[in-house]
Formats: sequence, C-alpha cells, structure tokens
Amino acid sequence: MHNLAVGTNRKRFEKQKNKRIISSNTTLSIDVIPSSVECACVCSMVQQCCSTSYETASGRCILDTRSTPKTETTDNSNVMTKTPDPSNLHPRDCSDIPSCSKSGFFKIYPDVTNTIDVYCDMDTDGGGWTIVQRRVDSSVDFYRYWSDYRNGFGSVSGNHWLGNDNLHILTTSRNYVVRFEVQDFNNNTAYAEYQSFKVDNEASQYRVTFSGYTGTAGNGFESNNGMQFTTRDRDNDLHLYHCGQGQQGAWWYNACSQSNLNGIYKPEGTTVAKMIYWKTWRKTALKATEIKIRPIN
Ligand SMILES: [Ca+2]
Repeated sequence: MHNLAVGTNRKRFEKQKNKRIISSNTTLSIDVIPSSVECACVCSMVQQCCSTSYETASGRCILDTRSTPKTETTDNSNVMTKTPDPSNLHPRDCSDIPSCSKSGFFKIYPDVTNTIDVYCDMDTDGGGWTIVQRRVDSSVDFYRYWSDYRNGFGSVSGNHWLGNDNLHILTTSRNYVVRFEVQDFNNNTAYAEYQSFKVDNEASQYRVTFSGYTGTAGNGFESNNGMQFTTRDRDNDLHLYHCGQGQQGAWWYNACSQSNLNGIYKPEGTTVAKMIYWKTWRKTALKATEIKIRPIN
C-alpha cells in the first residue's frame, strides 16, 4: 500500500467529511473493506475509479467513475475524490485531459499553431467530450452571420458555438464521434451519435460528413450528411428558398432539415419552423441542447 506514494508528494485524494456516495449507474463496486485507507487504495489502483466513499460503521466502500458523484450527508462516512495529475497537460482535445478531472474550462492544442478555449464534459458516458455547441436559454442570439459561425460566439460555459474553423481544425486532426444531446421542457433527454464526423474548410462551405447512427433521439441529422453550412447571409442549402432565413438558424441544411439546434430559442409548446428542434424526437421547441465530440478509440 505504501508504494502508492513512491516518486511523488502530490496529494492523491481530496476528502469531503460526513458525506457518502449515492450508488447509481456510475458506481463501479460496493464492497466491505476493513479501513478507509484500503478503500482509497483500491480506488487508486483502478483507473476508472475517480471517487470513493467509506462508511466506518458498516465498512462499506463504494467506488464510482465520477469525479463529482452524487452524494448525501451522513455521519461517519467520508467521500474521497481523486485529484488528477496536472503534469504534461497539453491536450489535443478533452479526451487527453487526465482521467478524474472535473468538467470545466481547458485550453486545448489540436495542432502546432492553434490553441482553443473549450469546455470539457468529463461526466457523460465516460467523459472526454469537447463541447461544440450549447443552448440553455434565450440570452444569446443564434440568428447570426457567416463570420459569427466561422469564428464562434457566446460563452464557453453557457450558450455558445465553438466556431466552424475550430470544428474544421479539430475534426480533420482526429477521427471523431459527434453526439447531439437534446432536452425537452419536461427535462426528458435524448441523444444521437454519428461516427467519423468531419467538417471541411471554409472554401468548401464547411461541408459536413459522417456515418452511422446510434441513440435515442432518432436519426434527425441523417439528411444533413454531405451538406454545406448555411447562415442567414449565405444560402448553401438545396432548397429553392433560403433555409437559413426560413428556419432562422445556421445549420448544414438540405431542404431543409429534421434538426435545427441553432434555431431561435422559443418557449415550451412552440411549433414554428424557426424554433430549436430535433423532429425525429419532438415536434415542439426544445429547452436545451449540447453538441460534443470525442475521438473514436
Ligand atoms: Ca436554398
């Protein structure tokens, strides 16, 4: 057990007193173990383990994959959370962030010339996701121009678009899965994932390609495969009219689309063309969305 500390003085765990982990689908194991030290020791040896809680009375040791597990207050139990190794932090994207890091801001270095500020989702399905888009409310206007979508806008921690140039740089540097997450006003959630997601450069009008579909939201991005990007001031879609203006969004419209995640933020129950929608799942306006990418292992 003492070999855990060899070669470093770095603190391995942070302690939260009088808390215990509520077991969930991120729980790795529940065992009875003689001491809290041994419980932490087991966690330190299991790569997927990011937190533990140990109850003195019962000897119950819970291992969890999340660095921010759901907890409840209780006496005689502590939660220990692994502190990730901050050394050699030069990630190409969020999948290179040390395991057990918490979701939040990071600088990423997709190639030798580019640095991008991003939000990393370290919780969803094992973590390592680089956030590309997020909608949470109407405070940021998404009915914007080509240059806005090229450069990105909004706040990385809230409503934002990472930028089509950044999307191009990232998706041509590695082979990515893209994950679209949608939430309705009853807080139901669903997702759609596609493989080999790639966005071409500006000269190619940021044409998107991908393959496959898995998920629970339905294949709402299928007809967008191979399409160029359209904004309110640039019509690259296949419709006789201008989908960017009709849907009041910016997207890889075909004629036009079963999905419109950069549409206008509308209240619950709205059914208009310009709202935020994913029509293979819900016909009405959505409450929140995220788009995120992670390399295929
Ligand atoms: Ca058109």
